[in-house]
Amino acid sequence: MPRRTPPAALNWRRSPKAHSADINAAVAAARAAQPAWEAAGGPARARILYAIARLLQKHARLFAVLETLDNGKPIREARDADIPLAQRHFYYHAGLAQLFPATSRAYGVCGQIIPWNFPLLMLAWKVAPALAAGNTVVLKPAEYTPLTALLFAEVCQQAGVPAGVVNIVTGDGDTGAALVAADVDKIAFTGSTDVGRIIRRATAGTGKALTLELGGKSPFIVFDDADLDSAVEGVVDSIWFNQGQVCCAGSRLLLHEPIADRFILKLKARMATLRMGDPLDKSVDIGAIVHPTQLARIRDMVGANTAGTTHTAPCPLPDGGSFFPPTLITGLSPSDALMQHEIFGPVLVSTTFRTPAEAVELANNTRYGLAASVWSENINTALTIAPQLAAGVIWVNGANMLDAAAPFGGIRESGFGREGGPEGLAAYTRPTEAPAPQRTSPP
Ligand code: TXE
Repeated sequence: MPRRTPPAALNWRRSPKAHSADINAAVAAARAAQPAWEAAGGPARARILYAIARLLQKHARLFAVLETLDNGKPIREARDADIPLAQRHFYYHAGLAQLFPATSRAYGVCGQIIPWNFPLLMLAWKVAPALAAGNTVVLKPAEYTPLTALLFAEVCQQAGVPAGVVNIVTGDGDTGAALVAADVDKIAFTGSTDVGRIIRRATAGTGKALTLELGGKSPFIVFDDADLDSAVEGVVDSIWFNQGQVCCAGSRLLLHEPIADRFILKLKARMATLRMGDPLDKSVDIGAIVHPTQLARIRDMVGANTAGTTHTAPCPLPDGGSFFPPTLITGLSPSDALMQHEIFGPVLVSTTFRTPAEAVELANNTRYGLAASVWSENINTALTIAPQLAAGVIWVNGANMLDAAAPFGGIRESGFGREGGPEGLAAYTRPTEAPAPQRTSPP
């Protein structure tokens, strides 16, 4: 039998590029639909959000396959993480819509720009809270991964979302820039710090609300009293999930000196068991990089590094497709480029620390502040270190744990604003003028 060439970024060339006129038509449709959508009230919106959630559940297999074809992620991850988490986001926000406070108002029309690493999940993070609060949306998926967003538009029709409430426009950065410039009330963006900076400049002084979820270089700190085997599994989940193309990936491993050598040995042994190959194969752990451009970016960054010692997982590279092997680079110093810059690929860099204070100093020594992970069996160590970390999301003895009810977002150059939880809903509302105080008779 001929060997199937693994897919990577299957369809990106074929999605149309929306121009300003298309964006303006979508924004006009969203503007026209918004008052009725908001006036319908929380319970009515909740009914529709529940319907969307149920349809995502019903079509879960189709969404998972489409996501894997488009993005190159292992089907196991699409099936077990991306699609269920997206469903859960709609269920959760359907619940919140019913509780929507009478003292809050929607912004109006929200422009939403999302990346390619979790296409449907990032859509859910943006669309569910916006709709729950009574906004209408114009969403642009990333140019590499438009497919599940387009299928989602069909799901919206089946769920009874009124025309104009959800609008999907495909295209690249030019389309995104046109959406930022359009007559929208809020922009929500997830993507690179560089583009976040451009969008912040473009919206400054316009009165448009803005939330930004940007890059990261998150520390994964292992103390000498940690359960090392669990921590090794944590590393696998943290940096090799989705080929490391995760904004909160634990991409910097900080090891307590007494256990550093032992931990690296265990990690290398685990790396030898990782399976890389056709993302549609259910036994595969490591799939394809989203696009040849991203692959070239990772290769260039790793290729330019001359410091430390590089260890590559021994799994054979599949023929064809955009693959990069799981990689560990040890012995780097804090100022090395690979310790500072987001690689956004399956590349883990590591260094050691001697004291808890040094661990904190190293952890906070980047311009980012998205996530952090602390590993220790001593609750005092964990609870002392966690609050000292400059990060929006902190996990203890865990990594990449995402939940619709838990607010997610960064500080410093990782952005601002939260997605998920009541804080995420609040980011899609503005307070109404306070009602006149009720006069009460003295008792
Ligand atoms: O991101 P871009 P790219 C980081 C990661 C990665 C790097 C580059 O380090 O290697 O960014 O990836 C739209 N106005 N992250 O180039 O360009 C674009 O069409 C408005 C981290 O793919 O930021 C897409 O929809 N929109 C990250 C979205 O922005 C613009 C996820 C993201 O693309 C635009 C992705 C413009 N001027 C990349 N230019 C994370 N935080 O998870 C582009 N876009």
